[in-house]
This record gives sequence, structure tokens and C-alpha cells, in this order.
Amino acid sequence: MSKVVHVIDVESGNLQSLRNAIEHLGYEVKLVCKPQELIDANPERLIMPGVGNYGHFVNELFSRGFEQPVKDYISSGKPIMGICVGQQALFSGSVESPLSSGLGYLPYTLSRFNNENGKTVPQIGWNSITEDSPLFYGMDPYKRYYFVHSYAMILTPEIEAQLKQDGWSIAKAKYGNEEFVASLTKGNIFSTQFHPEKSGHAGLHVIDCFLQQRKSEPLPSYTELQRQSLQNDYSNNGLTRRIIACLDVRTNDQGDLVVTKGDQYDVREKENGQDVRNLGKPVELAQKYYEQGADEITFLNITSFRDCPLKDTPMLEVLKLAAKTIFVPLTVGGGIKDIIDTDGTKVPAVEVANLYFRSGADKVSIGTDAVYAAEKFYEAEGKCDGTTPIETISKAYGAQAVVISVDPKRVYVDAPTQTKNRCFETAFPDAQGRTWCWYQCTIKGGRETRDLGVWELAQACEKLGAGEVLLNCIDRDGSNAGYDLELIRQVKEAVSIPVIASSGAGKPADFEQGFKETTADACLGAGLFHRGDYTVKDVKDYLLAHGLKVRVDTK
Ligand code: 1PR
Repeated sequence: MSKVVHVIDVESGNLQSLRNAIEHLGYEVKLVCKPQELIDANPERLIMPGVGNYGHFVNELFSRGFEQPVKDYISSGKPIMGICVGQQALFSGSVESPLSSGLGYLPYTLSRFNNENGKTVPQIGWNSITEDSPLFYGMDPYKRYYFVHSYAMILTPEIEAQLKQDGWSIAKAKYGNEEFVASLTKGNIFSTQFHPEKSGHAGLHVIDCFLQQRKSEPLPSYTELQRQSLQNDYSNNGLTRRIIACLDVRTNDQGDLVVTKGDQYDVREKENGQDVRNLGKPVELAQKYYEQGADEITFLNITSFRDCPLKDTPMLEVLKLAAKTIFVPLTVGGGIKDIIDTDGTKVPAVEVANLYFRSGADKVSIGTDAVYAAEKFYEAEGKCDGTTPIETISKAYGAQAVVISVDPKRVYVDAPTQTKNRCFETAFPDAQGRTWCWYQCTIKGGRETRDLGVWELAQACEKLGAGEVLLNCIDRDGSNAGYDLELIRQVKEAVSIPVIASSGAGKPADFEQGFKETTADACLGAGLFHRGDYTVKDVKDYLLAHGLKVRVDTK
């Protein structure tokens, strides 16, 4: 067969990662932006990826005139693969966008996951395919796949029976108490709700099987012991414990872009002329953590509060290179805001984010601007005007693409009446014996404090459209003293979107504590990995040995 794969591009999210994954497998990618290009190309393999809002995706598909050419392609019997919203588009509709219609190959409407049992929506993380039906295209019930979505084809026994009667083979997954279609196939159609291009080696294998049309790929032979350790126990609504490696990046005094790491955000050496700590090169370190099994990599440009014209931003190149060989989600933060470029043009935050998405980022993280947005939200008495970066990026790319990065400091007070922000009673009184405290938001990497609590910030940002919270803690940063569990519990109580625990992890047991003593959705580490004290694999092995399921991704 030809080594060219055509990918429909209606400017919906991060296509760069899919391109990288396909190229990594030895194929050439041609993006198809116009229906006529699809007709002229007469492809042998077509992929229809989609991210973000259902209505946005199908409306783009239809208004650009893709409906008939895609249907004609499908009628021709040649292989097509839908990914994420690309799978959803095969259905008739979604409650996410009641006014929009899909391609209608499956006469059902997608619905939203429920929030029962503390389940966060969107589902963000690594889930498995259930074992109760024959699988296809290399999917393996002992592997994990990366899901990020709020809406799905939720199954009932009746719908499942009807789908089977209509000739569809489905691979199911379970999120909390809801079973949904993780993947489906019928004839030449194949699709996945998960992102194979972001699912490590397991996902690359699925894409490869599709491209080579190896529908009935045998499973690897697992020992009983391996099965027991790898199989899903559904104790965490089906998701593995997500481990994130974080790289704080900045230019050092010699002008090199380095990964650094602070103690309470101070990244300068105490001796040696107080240079910026240099712990390695961003792309190399990220690659190393991917190979060690990191479930996600986060890059934070920690000096982005300085004026940073777009064309000078070094993170674009870092992302481009990292995304070529790293097939798990990449988040980039620092400087996601409206920017005035060197020539005086104003670049809105959504365009800045778009550049990052096009370079391979899956999510952007917003720090300083999230605080400004929350302040504006409360000034307007809880009304949103649609103009903040959280809102504009969330609208264009979906809530799952917008993380807010929070840099709080603990503040003790004599009584809750001393602040307008929500207080809680701590088990760790300060030197004066005070037990009431709140967490104060800071901006510009902790350089400036604001009269806004993290509880208030998180609630406002969720309402504005953020999909996840990256919860740092200046007091614990670089301390190796473990996470601030009280902070995590407070923020988990405030929001229903996923919360990433960050700051303070110094050993694998700290991750265990983060997961067992709070309901954190992911745990992030930086210093312990950069210093080489532990690898990501060490942490995962430890968690597995202590009863917590993790993703193990072998080639
Ligand atoms: O405000 O939108 O431009 O974003 C700036 C971003 O840079 C924010 O996400 C902010 O958290 C981050 N940042 C700014 N200054 C620093 C600094 O360290 N001086 N880093 C900084 C934040 C915290 C985590 C760290 C964890 C875990 N660093 O990234 O990785 O604390 O560390 P540990 O495991 O070693 O304890 P904007």
C-alpha cells in the first residue's frame, strides 16, 4: 500500500501529535483542509480526528462541505478511522450541542458523564478497555489508553444489543458506574474515543494496526501474575493513578534554555554566584521521563511574566521537538495571555494558545491571567463576559485543553472573619497557635500576592470554563516534605474538575499519600526526578506494590 495517510483538518485542536505519531510509524501525512482535496487525493487511508466541542467540530465539517465526500469515501469501502470527536461525529448528535447533527452512521445521541461518586468530568486520564468482548485493531485490555472527554456514547444493555444487531463491534470502557463506547468498528469504519496518538506505545500500536488493516491482532501472552498486576480494578473510577513530570524552564544567565527547580520558587543556587540552577535540557529530560513511564509532561515557562514577544518564545521550539517523540499529553504554561508583539500587534491569548496547540501541546496552563480572570468574575458578581483567556480558549478548544496553574501561599488568621476568603481549620497551627487559615493566590510566579483565595479562584475558573487545576503550593515547593494535603482537600471540595497535586513530592511514598489521603486526580513531581533521586518508574513500581493501579507501557 501507499505510505501516505490523509488526515482531515478542520482546525480542531492538536493535529501535530497525530501527524508525529503517524510519521513515527513510517508513513507520510497529508492534511486535507478542503473537500476537493479529499476527492482529488482519493486516499487509501483516511483519519478524521476531532477535539473539543462536538458542535464546533461537526459544524466545521459540514460548513466546509466535507459531509458528502466523507460519506462517499466511506461508501467506497476504504479504511477510515475517527478519533475522539471524530468518533462522536459518526453518531447522530450529542447533548453537548443539541442544534448540531453528526454524520448519522449510528442513530444515537451522546450524553454527558454523571458526577456520581466524586467522579470528575471531563474524564481525563488513562482507562482500559473491558475484556468482555473480542477486541480489534491491536487493543489490549491490559494496556491503558488516554481519554479526555465529557461526553460519550453511554451504553445501556438495550443500546448495546441494538448496536451489535446493526453489525457494530464495540470495545467498551467503564468510567465510574457508566459504560461507554471506547471504540467501534463495522466494515471499513473504525474509531476510538481515546487518543491513540497520546497513548504511548499502546496507542501507536492501535494506529499501526489500523494503517496496516490488521483487525484481528493477537494479544501478547501475559502470565497470570502480569494479568493481575495490569488489570483494571476500577477502584479509581477506572483511571490509573496519573503521574506527571513537570519541567520549569527558563533562560539562565548564560542565555541557555534550561530546566530549573526552585525551593519555594527561588531557582537560584545558594552558592556558585547564585546562578539559575541548571538541571538539564528540556527536550532531553522530557524524553527521559516519557521513557520512564510519565503519564503526562508539563512544561512551564517560569519567566513569562516578563515581556515575551511571541516570536521570541522559546517554548514553541521545545514543544515541537518534544512532541516528535513523546506520545503522552503535553501541557505548556507560562505566558498564555494577550500579548503585544514586537511590531506592536496585539495577539489574543487564544491565538497564543493556538500556536502552542499547533506545535504539539494538548493543554495550556494559565497562571497569572487566571487570577485576573477570577477577580474580574467576582467584580462582575459572577457574570462572565466571554473575553478572558480561559473563556476564549475553552470555547475554541474545549475545557479539557485549559488548565489553571495556581501558586498559593498559606495565610494564618485569628478568626475566619479576618478575611473575605474561605478559611478552614488546620491540624497544623502556626507558631502563635492559630488554627484558621486560607490559601492566598499569587501572580507572576509568586512575586505578588492578591486578596483572592484559592477556593474562590478555583470555583470562578471552573465556571469560566477551565477543565483542570494544577495545584502548586509555594510553601512546599522543592521541600521534599510531601504534598500539602489540606490544600488539596480544600480545592477538591471547591470544584468538580480534576485537580493535580503539585509541590513537595520527595519520594514515592509522597505520591501514595497524595492518592490515598486525598482524592487528587493526578500527582506531579519535579525536583525528585530532575535530581535523579527517583525515576518515574520507581514511583509507579512503588504505587503498584502498594495497591494503586498505574499505567505500564511496554513496547
Ligand atoms: O503566570 O501564566 O505566566 O504562568 C507562569 C507559570 O510558571 C505558572 O504555572 C507558575 O506556577 C510557574 N512558575 C513561575 N515561577 C515559578 C518558580 O518556580 N519560580 N514554577 C514557577 C512553578 C512549581 C511547579 C513545581 C512543583 C513541584 N513551579 O512547577 O514543578 O512545585 O516541585 P517539587 O516536586 O520539586 O516540589 P503564567
